Amino acid sequence: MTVSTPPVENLDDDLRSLVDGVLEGDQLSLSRLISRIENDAPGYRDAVKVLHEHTTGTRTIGITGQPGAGKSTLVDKLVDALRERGLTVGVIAVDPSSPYSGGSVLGDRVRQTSRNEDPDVFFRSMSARGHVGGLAAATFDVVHAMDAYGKDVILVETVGAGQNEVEIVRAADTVCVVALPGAGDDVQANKAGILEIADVFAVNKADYDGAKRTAQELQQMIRIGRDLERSDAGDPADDPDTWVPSVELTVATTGDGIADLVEAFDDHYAFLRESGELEETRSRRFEQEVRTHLQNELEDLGDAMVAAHRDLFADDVDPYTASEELVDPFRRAVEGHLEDG
Ligand SMILES: Nc1nc2c(ncn2[C@@H]2O[C@H](COP(=O)(O)OP(=O)(O)OP(=O)(O)O)[C@@H](O)[C@H]2O)c(=O)[nH]1
Ligand SMILES: [Mg+2]
Repeated sequence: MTVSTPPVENLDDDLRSLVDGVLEGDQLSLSRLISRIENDAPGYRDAVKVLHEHTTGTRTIGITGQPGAGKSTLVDKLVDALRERGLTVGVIAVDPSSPYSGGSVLGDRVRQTSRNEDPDVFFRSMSARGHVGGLAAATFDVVHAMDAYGKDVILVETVGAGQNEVEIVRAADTVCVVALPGAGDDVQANKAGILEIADVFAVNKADYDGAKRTAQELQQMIRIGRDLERSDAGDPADDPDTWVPSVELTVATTGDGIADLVEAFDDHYAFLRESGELEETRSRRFEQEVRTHLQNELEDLGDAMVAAHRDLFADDVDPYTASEELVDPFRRAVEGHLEDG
């Protein structure tokens, strides 16, 4: 595949100074550049391409779970714990609901302000934009911008609602699913494939009744899932290359259990590095990003093709035939490439 050189020449003066600012660790530049990303501002892609050269693959942790599970409160406590270790932290709170309905974004803006004291924490909340897939793409871009800026750890909080949100969070190195006491039935139904994506479960609001039982139920489900996998593989031996999700009890409001949760994240990260899974995780993330961008491109392309080929739709052509004819040259190119390769 031919890849053109990063188009630093394409950047206008404004974007170039923002990119330089980000690379020099200037917070205002980072903030402004993220706004360009969020607003689909002309040229932002070139800026992200240039930044890509300066990314190091910062450790990312995704936090997901149902609305009100305590994700933001938990993230705040995690930030404190990471800061105590001297790590710099970026936080991205993704709100997939409409920009106008989000009470949580409003709350998040307040958090952002209260955090302004500490220059080593950068907080950003992001809402859904107009076009499908846009939020996922923008979130990935912001992760890269924070990476190039030099953050040590990036936390991504998102409500575990639809497929797009799952895509965002599963791109993280470590995925933490925040569950609530008594949420066993929900988890059993495996909403949005939550069991599969969790590396660590936090049963939050453990000050309420039933937290221990929920943790036990989760552990049982993890065991069953594991036994099924093993019998599928026909290998009864314990496989050290398989991560067994851990389950931690937390009270985000008081900070109880946070130290154990951070330790569970560290264990998982150590597992990723030692098993070689980290590389796999990163290449999955890369592919996920390419897929997200492709989906966006193809949607635009599809609209343009329909507009350009209206004549195909005349008379008695059925919709399947029309779309197959349009997509046929692409299919053949892909198949040809697969055969050549
Ligand atoms: N009792 C108790 N309340 C908690 C705990 N954690 C969070 N809360 C409260 O639960 C409410 C929701 O917390 P958030 O942190 O905003 O939850 P969230 O998951 O970020 O919510 P969304 O972003 O809107 O999905 C707040 O009133 C918190 O104070 C906990 O461990 N125990
Ligand atoms: Mg929140």
